[in-house]
This record gives sequence, C-alpha cells and structure tokens, in this order.
Amino acid sequence: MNKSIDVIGVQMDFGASKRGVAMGPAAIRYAGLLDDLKGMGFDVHDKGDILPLLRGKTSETMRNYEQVIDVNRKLYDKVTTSLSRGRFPLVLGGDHSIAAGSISAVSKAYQDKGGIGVIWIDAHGDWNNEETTSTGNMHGMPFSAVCGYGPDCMVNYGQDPAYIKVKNCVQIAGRDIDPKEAERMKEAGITVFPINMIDELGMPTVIRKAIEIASDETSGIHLSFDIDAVTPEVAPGTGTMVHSGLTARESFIAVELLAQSHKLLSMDMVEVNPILDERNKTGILASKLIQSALGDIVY
Ligand code: 6HN
Ligand code: MN
Ligand code: MN
Ligand code: MN
Repeated sequence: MNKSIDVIGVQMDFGASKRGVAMGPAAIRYAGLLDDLKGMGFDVHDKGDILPLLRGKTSETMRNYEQVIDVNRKLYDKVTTSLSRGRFPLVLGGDHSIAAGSISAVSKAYQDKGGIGVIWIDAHGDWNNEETTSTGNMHGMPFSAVCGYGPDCMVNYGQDPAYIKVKNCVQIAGRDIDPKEAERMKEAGITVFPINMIDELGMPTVIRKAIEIASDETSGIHLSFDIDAVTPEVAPGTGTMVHSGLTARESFIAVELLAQSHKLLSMDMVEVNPILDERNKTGILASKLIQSALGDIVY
C-alpha cells in the first residue's frame, strides 16, 4: 500500500463569507499532524501552502470566482504531480471550494481505470451552482461542479475534465441543504444519508453502504471531510456551524471504517477556522480525524 503522503495546504477563504479559514492548514499543522503521521510510519512530504491571488474578479452569483479558479488550477496541478509520483495527496483547507481542484485531479488521474467515487461528509450539500446559490459563495458549489453540474469554470481548466459519476457519490451528515440544492441532488441521483438517517441506522451501517456505493466499479474513493459535519460543541472552529451534528465517535468510526476498507485514494480536510476556534480544539480534531482516516493504509 501507499506509504508516502504529500501534505498540500491551501490558504483559501475567498469561497466563503467569513474570513479566517485560510489559516486552517496552519492550525492543523500546529496540532502536530506531520510528526504524528511520521510516527505512524509514513514518508511525509510537506508541499507547503498554495496562496490565493490578493484580488480577482467577482460576480453576484460566483463571489471571488477568479481567486477560486486560480487556486483550484494550482491545486489540480499539485495533486496531479503527487499522484504521478505514487503518493497519497492529503489536502488541508481552506474553505470547501478547493475540493473542486483536488477531486478533479484525482478523477482525471483514474479516468481510464473506472474513475473514482466521492464521499462527502458535511452539514451541507455543496451542490449549488451559479443559478441556485442564494449567497454566491463558491464553497457551496464544488460537489455539483466535480459531477459536471456546474459551475463548469470550477473544474474545467481546458484539461477535458473527467466528471465524477453521480452513482458513485454519497453525501453524509447533511442537515442544512438549501431547497433548490436538495432538488438538484435528488434529480441528479446523489445518495444522501442525512443526519436523521445516521440516528436511525447508525454510522457503521451508513459508512459501509457509502463505501460500497463509492467503490462500485471505481478505482477507489476520495474523502472530502468538511469539519462542520461534526456537532458545534465538538468542532466550534468553523464558519457555517449547524447544530446537532455528528458526535466525535460517529466521526471517528466513519473514518476508521474508511481506513479499513483500503479504498481511500485521496482526502481533503476543510473549513477549520482558527479565528472562531477555542484553543485549537477543532484543528486538533481535524488532525486526529486525518490520522484515523489513514490508519490502516500502511497494512
Ligand atoms: N460549506 N448552502 C449554503 C451556500 O452558501 O450555498 C452554505 C454552503 C456551505 C458550504 O460549508 O462548505
Ligand atoms: Mn521521500
Ligand atoms: Mn462543505
Ligand atoms: Mn459545510
């Protein structure tokens, strides 16, 4: 299995309303992630952080789109390089708009090998586009974008993007999905396990089903973990908090079972905002969740 990890930070907060999430990579590093991963036996390469343009074009329905696209293109290139070297790309956000760049790169790399599936753990659907958004915030759009449902500019850098098949996509822990966004997800056929379904079925059942769906005839799975999936008492350092989310243990068992599946190809950990946090509690949680997600990869 893959014992080399490329850690790629993205100091991005132009996809969100609140500033501060650009310091997420620093908070997660400060929690000790790199040393801990080395301690687990990984060959860890810190690729540093991608920085956004200071200014860029914007529009009402795609705020700061030039900065978002520029960062995603840079991230696409870094993730592509990492995969070509046989390493595991671990992407630290930053707001969730950066998942467009990471996922489109992994998807392209596995295009001729069945593609990839995506597991999206998040309080939100991130399935808006420029027509359905009510905020114009591009962190509410990347899941739709990587599936080819727009905004196309988020993933199409002239590389002939390999969109993710919706039949291999799963949303977990949703509890604040906009009405039009929910309609689009349903129309597209995304599998969703909203928070009440986790209450009923339990996380182990939910994540096992998700792994089955995401790995069905694909090369493996990309995990996009938005820390706001976790309940605010446990993860207060994030910009779009929604009450009554995943418990700490539900979050850990999800990533532990993912690790045991040996299907994980790449991962984002996003939306950690140290400005809003309490003594880096959320940064530490993010670091521990990453370690658990990578826990079994060495075996
Ligand atoms: N996130 N659905 C809302 C919007 O602005 O489109 C919230 C999006 C939150 C995005 O947390 O990554
Ligand atoms: Mn090395
Ligand atoms: Mn999100
Ligand atoms: Mn979210």
